[in-house]
Amino acid sequence: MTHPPFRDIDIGLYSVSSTAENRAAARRAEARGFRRVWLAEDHHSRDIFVQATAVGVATETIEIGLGIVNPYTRHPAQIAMAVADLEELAGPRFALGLGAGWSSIAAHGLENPRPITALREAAEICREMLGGGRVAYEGSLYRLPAPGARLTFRPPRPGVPLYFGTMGPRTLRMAAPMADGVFFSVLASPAYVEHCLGHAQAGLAAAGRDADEVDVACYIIFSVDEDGDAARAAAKGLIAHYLMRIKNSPDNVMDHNIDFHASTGALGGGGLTLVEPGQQVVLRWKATKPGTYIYHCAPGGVMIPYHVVSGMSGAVMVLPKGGLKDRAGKALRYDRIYYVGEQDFYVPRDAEGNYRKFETHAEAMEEVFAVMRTLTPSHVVLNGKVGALTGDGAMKARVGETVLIVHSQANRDSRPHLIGGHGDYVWEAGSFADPPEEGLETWFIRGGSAGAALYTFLQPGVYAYLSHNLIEAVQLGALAHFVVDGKWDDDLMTQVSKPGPIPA
Ligand SMILES: [Cu+2]
Repeated sequence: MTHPPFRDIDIGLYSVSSTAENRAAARRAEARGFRRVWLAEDHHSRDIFVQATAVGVATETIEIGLGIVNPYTRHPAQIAMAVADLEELAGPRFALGLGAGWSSIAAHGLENPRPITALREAAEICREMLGGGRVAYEGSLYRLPAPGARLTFRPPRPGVPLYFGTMGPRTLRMAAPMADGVFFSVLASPAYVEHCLGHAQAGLAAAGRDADEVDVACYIIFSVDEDGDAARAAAKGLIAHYLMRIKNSPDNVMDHNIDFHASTGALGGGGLTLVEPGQQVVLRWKATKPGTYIYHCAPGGVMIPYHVVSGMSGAVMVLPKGGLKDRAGKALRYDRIYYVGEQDFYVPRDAEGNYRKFETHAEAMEEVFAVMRTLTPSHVVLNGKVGALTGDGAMKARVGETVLIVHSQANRDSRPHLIGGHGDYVWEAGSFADPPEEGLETWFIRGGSAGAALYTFLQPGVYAYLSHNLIEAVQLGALAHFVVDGKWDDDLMTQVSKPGPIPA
């Protein structure tokens, strides 16, 4: 893939700070020579256009990004008015970011949201109006009835840069061809950004546009202090705000929560995170134990196993401050990390032996409980479904690369094995405070834990990574593949003679 065109580092300011604080920060950013300052708006926090006005009149040259404005809570014509007004007041140095965030839509009680349509229609209306044109628009969400509307004053310039703040693949495919830039939400991982860029580039290619024409931006939390611990401490609140915001969609019917095995405190946070449909909660916990750990839903009683065997588990990795070490204290490094979440499912069958389908988890409960009580899963899968990590989903590596595999199982024991390779270093029970075992053929993941294994690939080929209960691997689905590129080493293995008839 081509390199994303990260051109500059801009400064992003949050509406958790007062408008006066953001104004002062923007002036400092201008004095230090930053290209652009981005302003944000969380619903029912500081207003983005008030912030932009304050920053606009307090600065002279720095560009000002509106990141983001939600067309669900402001009509696109109203947005165009405000942006043109800002440019008339403070100069042509604004960029308009549009995004239709779900939480803001929910907070305003807006039903049946259609964010993709909203973004497309809002972008079309804003573009036209900011270009000084008269817009008659018959969209499915917005209308500007004939003879249409135009701004009553002349916008200072056509072509205010238009950004889309979005995460969904379909939105990215739609938005990228219309965009000057796209930006991704805070705490987006490099792998996630790469995934999103693929969708954006597919949209651009379909529209005949070059990937380099679109600016790609991503919010990154940073914290500066001469004392590293102080810098980390200062960033914690904001990271927790995004990372540990646990939402239960209003469309759900059940309560959910999370028990973090890596945390310390009652129920691993399960009591403090219990949310009903339509609620959200923010939890902060201190990661004091380095290692790999399960987290899972645990709302109480029979709902605990039911939610866990419905897929509600994952893993947290807490790296030790000094990095991973072998028994002798030598640093261990890895080039790639892969997460393998193993999952047992208990799907009931009908009289003909076909798997039953249910509209909701509530409907399925009684029959699934009956299968659960047999303790015999119908499926044992890696990363959510049979085949998730084979074919197009296969894990990749090159000869010479070291891969860290984090394997979790919330409910049942498992015994990972890499056919044709080994566990060079294995933290079987997951604790990085313990020295790793070395050179294992198969290792053991206890139900309710996650473990980590480090392996350096020495030969190319397709490797099966599976649960070495081979019935579960081959017949129930617990199978993944590594596809490894590179040069074959005859010294390690060679076929001395080809298959042929047995001599008499
Ligand atoms: Cu749950």
